[in-house]
Amino acid sequence: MIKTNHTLADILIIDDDKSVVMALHKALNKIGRIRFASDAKQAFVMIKEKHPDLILLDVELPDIGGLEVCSILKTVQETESIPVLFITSNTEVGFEEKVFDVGAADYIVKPLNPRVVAARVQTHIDYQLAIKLLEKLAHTDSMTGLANRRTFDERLIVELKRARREQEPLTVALIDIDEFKKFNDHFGHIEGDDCIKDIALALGNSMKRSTDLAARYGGEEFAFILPNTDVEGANTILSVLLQSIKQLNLTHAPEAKYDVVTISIGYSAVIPGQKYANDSDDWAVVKAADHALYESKQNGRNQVSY
Ligand code: GH3
Ligand code: MG
Ligand code: MG
Ligand code: MG
Ligand code: MG
Repeated sequence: MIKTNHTLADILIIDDDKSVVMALHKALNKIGRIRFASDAKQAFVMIKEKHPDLILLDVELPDIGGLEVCSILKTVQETESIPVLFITSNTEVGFEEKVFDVGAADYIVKPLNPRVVAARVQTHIDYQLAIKLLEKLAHTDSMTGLANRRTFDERLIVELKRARREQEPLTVALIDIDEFKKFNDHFGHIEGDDCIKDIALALGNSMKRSTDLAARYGGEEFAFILPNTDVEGANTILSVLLQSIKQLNLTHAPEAKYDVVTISIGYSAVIPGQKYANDSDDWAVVKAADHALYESKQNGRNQVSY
């Protein structure tokens, strides 16, 4: 079994019946942190504030029905994976199917048996937390904690689409540590790994917007996606970054050109109405950034090229 961390799960109970809410709270307060909503409107606000790990949903609510609430949650990408467990006293034939048709994970029949409720909720929470952990691991570079290549590839497609739709610029930058082979040869691979980690940390910290992405592209190479960032904006950010890596003062191998470890950067941008704005090749902007990186290397390293 996958070991998930032991922070309590966040459970949202949506029910207008106070006695049901009290019973559920009693059954579940050891399993998770519990929030309540007494109607759908309030529930949607609370879900938006923070996505719960699991939702317990009453079939009959004062505003809109529970089945409709579930359908809505399942059609929105951000909430579709939250397991929804119905609470119902409806035992009529065909109702069970209706519940699963709208995407419910399970349903619990009233009167509530606290131990059965707790066991069912625990099972779904275990699945949910394991899936979340796997997703995180699948998208993270384990050595540096940055996004990995898979995340970069996925995000690039999404952000390119968005940039073209919203007519916004988008910058892609590739970053490569200078003469890193010499570093490894002189200090050894363990020190090399530490150097990559130090640089990765600085690169991650240089991201200013929540939509910016810093990824480990492979080996000692990194890649940025900077949405809504044009050529001039990118040049400012990347020039500052170049200096800040130098100022980490990581001693380089004596054979290297500079005393301290430096990076080379190449970048390119999608420009509305111009460059790559209608390009069917999503990798064109990456290829151009790679070409610019090659220029930085050719022209002496420790520089930014466009
Ligand atoms: P330049 O990029 O300036 O042209 O020179 P370089 O020496 O950095 O050239 P290159 O990109 O060809 O070599 C990269 C080296 O980085 C080779 C490889 O051994 C080392 N490297 C790649 N990944 C890792 C890693 O995870 N850990 C360590 N320690 N070294 C790595
Ligand atoms: Mg009700
Ligand atoms: Mg390289
Ligand atoms: Mg190289
Ligand atoms: Mg290199």
